[in-house]
Amino acid sequence: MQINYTNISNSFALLYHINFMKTNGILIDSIIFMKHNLNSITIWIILSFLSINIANSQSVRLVRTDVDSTREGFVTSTYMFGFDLVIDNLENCNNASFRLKFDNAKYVKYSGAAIRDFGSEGELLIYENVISGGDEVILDIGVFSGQPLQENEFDNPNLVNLEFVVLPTAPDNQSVNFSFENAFGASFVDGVGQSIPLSAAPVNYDIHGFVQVWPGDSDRDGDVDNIDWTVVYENLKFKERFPGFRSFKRQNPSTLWKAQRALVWDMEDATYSDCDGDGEISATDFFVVYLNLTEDGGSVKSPSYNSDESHIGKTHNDLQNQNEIKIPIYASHSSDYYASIASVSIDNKKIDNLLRVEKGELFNSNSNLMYDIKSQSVEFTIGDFDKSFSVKENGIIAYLVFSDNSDVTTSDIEINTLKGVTRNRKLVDLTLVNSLNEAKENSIISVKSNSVDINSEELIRLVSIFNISGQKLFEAEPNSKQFSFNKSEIPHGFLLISIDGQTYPLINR
Ligand SMILES: [Ca+2]
Ligand SMILES: [Ca+2]
Repeated sequence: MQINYTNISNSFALLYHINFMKTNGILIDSIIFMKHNLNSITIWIILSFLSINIANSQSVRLVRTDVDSTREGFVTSTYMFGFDLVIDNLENCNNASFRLKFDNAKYVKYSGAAIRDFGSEGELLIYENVISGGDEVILDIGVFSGQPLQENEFDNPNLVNLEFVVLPTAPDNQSVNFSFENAFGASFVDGVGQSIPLSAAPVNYDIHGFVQVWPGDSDRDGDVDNIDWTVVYENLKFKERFPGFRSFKRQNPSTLWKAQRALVWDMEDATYSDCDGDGEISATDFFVVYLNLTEDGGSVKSPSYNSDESHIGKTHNDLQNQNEIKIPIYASHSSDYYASIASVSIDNKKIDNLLRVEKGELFNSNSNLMYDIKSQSVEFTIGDFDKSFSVKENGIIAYLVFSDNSDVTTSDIEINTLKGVTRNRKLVDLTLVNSLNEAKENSIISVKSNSVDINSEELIRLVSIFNISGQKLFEAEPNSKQFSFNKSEIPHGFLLISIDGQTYPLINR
């Protein structure tokens, strides 16, 4: 081991106390006397001045550098974490030395260090000693300013930044503890160098590791029911509401009812509300609650809650206002279903006028609706926890309610996703018409200058026409393969025409 030393301007013989671990694993505890005015310094030994203590309030503390103070209590598997070691109440600090121990070393590894306030003139010495057979690591650390022991600018210096990594194998609910021994800081007080003991409280960090998420069981009680819906609601829009807090996508995420490996989020409870594993809490996660509803899912009282958050809501149809524009979302019926999810794109100039989503007549007053209005789309999930409930027909699944100053029309709206879940956990497509263009191509309806003609290969039994509020304007029972009616019988504008349960858009210009 090489010890170089210069520029110590005081004329004392110095006592150096070195605790370090050599690479051969032998702990050397040596005392070295040195004289001043040697040349070529690299001060990288731990100075321990024989002196009186000036006070006992000097201390060294850990300041996390990878996360803000709201998250300083834990570290996360697969991620690095770090902290600065900062001295308090010590002026003219010239150097400091201490032993830092940490446990759970099979999951937490020391990875590197950087000198802080002492900067390029300073020197940092660290010896890492992994206690063989144990689960503990000792870091013997010395930090030198590289300056003469006299008045200097280093009051309460930040000594060093240390970095660690938590291995992916770290289980959840473990912790890592950091503690100090033999911490001293050298200071220049009243014309004399002094070695001051530093107090340092041990610090404990919880380890966030991998846990098992059962998609839909947000409250982790083993069942999926309406309480889980409420818990998902509490964590809704996690990333938006808690910027800076980490959430993690699951690898190979699935909504199947089986345990899925997930890394615990910075806010642990939210981990379990991400039912589909995409790293955010959204309408889809509500739908997964319905998807994986357990048999007794309807046995618990319906949740009730209010939201003050704009753009997120659950409404009943008691907010109707005559001056609002209600655009129905029609759903087809191929199998009975009890919950549905939709994603609807809306022209970004019009979406500002979207006030809310309301349940359509296919659902009842106890059914749950959650909607989330985004910048260019709205997502919603509607379902019912009553196990006797199911939707058995075509009809209006929901209304998009716009303010009356909106000039929104159905052409501003496009349904991207509209699916339902059946009691045997099958996803069924409920989309009636994906877009107006597609509807035109597939349409069996032709709008002439004076009439609307319907030509079908099958017998047409019932034709109904609705306005966009779902109000029935016209009904006929042709009982033939062709049917025509005069356009004067229906109003101008965008309408919906239902032919034996299939609904199509109809524009009467
Ligand atoms: Ca549950
Ligand atoms: Ca999610």
